[in-house]
Formats: sequence, structure tokens, C-alpha cells
Amino acid sequence: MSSPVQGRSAPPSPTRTRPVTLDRRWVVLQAVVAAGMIASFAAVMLVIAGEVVVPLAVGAVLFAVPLAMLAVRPRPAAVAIGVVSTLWLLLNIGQIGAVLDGLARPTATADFLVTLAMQVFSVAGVIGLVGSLRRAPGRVARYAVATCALILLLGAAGSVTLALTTAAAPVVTNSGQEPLVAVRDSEFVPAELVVQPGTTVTWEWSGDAQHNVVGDGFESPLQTEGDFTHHFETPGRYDYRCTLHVGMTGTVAVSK
Ligand SMILES: [Cu+2]
Repeated sequence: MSSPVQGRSAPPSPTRTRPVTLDRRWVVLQAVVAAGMIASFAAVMLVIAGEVVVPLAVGAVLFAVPLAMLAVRPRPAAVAIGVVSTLWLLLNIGQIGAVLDGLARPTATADFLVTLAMQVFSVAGVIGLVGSLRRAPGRVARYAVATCALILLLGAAGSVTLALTTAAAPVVTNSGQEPLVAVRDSEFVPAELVVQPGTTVTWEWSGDAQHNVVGDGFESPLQTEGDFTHHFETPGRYDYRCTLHVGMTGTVAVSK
């Protein structure tokens, strides 16, 4: 309010200062960012990895603390969310291969969407950091929230459409030839292999990065080359994954 001081003896401020409080819309943006990042981390652990991933759990806590503080101390909390977003984005530059990998496969909807969501929210968090520090006009924050929503909606719609219209991932049955899975950079090809009981499956490393093959009852070393075999006797679905790369998963289906 710019109304004159009423009935107070304190002298008016000699210079016009920026408002002390932060525009509510920046608070909303940072709340969306923190909640979005926590939801993305949770989705990776619950849906994709199926276990607690320590760096993601730590990240979730780092966003949850300032999120809880937003109502009490809006500006420091908004700044903190922006700082965590910035750190996460910087860390991600080192993982750019995995990020691009996730974005390059829009038909793997869950993996694609969490990867997209984490990029979108963390960039929004950096915008929120700058906006909160400079106490920029709130409408910028509102545009940022709207842009996040738009990108994620388009991403979800595009991914689901592509997944529905594209043929399912190739399923290879061992009809005589040796069942082989290529371990490439952040994917197993074929991702689903159907074999008969009593088959030995061979994984052959052909990427540049380190990967492993970890399933229920079998585990390869982390390596960049060579191969690994496992004998499948009992019918069932054997999901496996690389523990280094979120979303790098495969299945051996043993059926008669
Ligand atoms: Cu890997």
C-alpha cells in the first residue's frame, strides 16, 4: 500500500524500496516446482526403479524442507527451492546422456515423462530463484507455471499417442538361434525376450558406458564390454535392469 503512514511516529522511508514481501505468484511457482520434483523423484523410485534411490531420496528431502517452509518464510524458502533446482540442473549436465536417452524414447511413457518433468520443473525453479531474488513481477511466475503445465500436457499427450500408434517393442523368441540381448548405452535390445525353459540367455555389452544386468537371482558385474549369461529353467517373467541407469530395464519371459 502506498497510503501515507497513519498515526505512527516512525518517519517515512526516504527512498522507495522494493516490497518486503514476495509476490504470491513466485511462491506458487516454487511450490509447483518443489512438489513437481518430489513427485518426479517418487515416480522414478516407485514406478521405474522399484526401490529407494539414495540421490533421489536426498533430492526429495531437499525440496520438501523449503516446500514446508514456503507458508512461513516465503522468500528464503522460494530462494532455497531455486538453489536446489539449480544444483540439480548442474548435476544433470553430467548425466546429459541419460537425460537425452530418456527424452529420445517418447514411447517409453513413464521414463519419458519423469525425465521431461524433472527438466521442466528444475528450469522453472531456476527462473523462480532469479524472480524471487529480484522480486520480479509476479506475472512472469504465472507464465512459467502455465508453460510448465503446457509442456507436460503436450509431452504426455504426444508420448501416449506415439506409444499407442507405434508397434510394441520387438519381442524376440528363440526359434533356434542363440538368445542374445545387446547391452547398449542405456537400453537392452530387445527389451523383452521370450525363451523356452532351459534356455541360457547371453547379454553382450556394446555401448561405451558401464552397465550391469541385475534381476531376481542373477547379477552381472558392472562392465563396459564382454558378456554375461544366465540359465532360465522355471517359467515366469524375469524383470531385470541396469542399476546405474534409471529406465534401463528388460524382461526375459520364460514360457513353454
Ligand atoms: Cu546402464
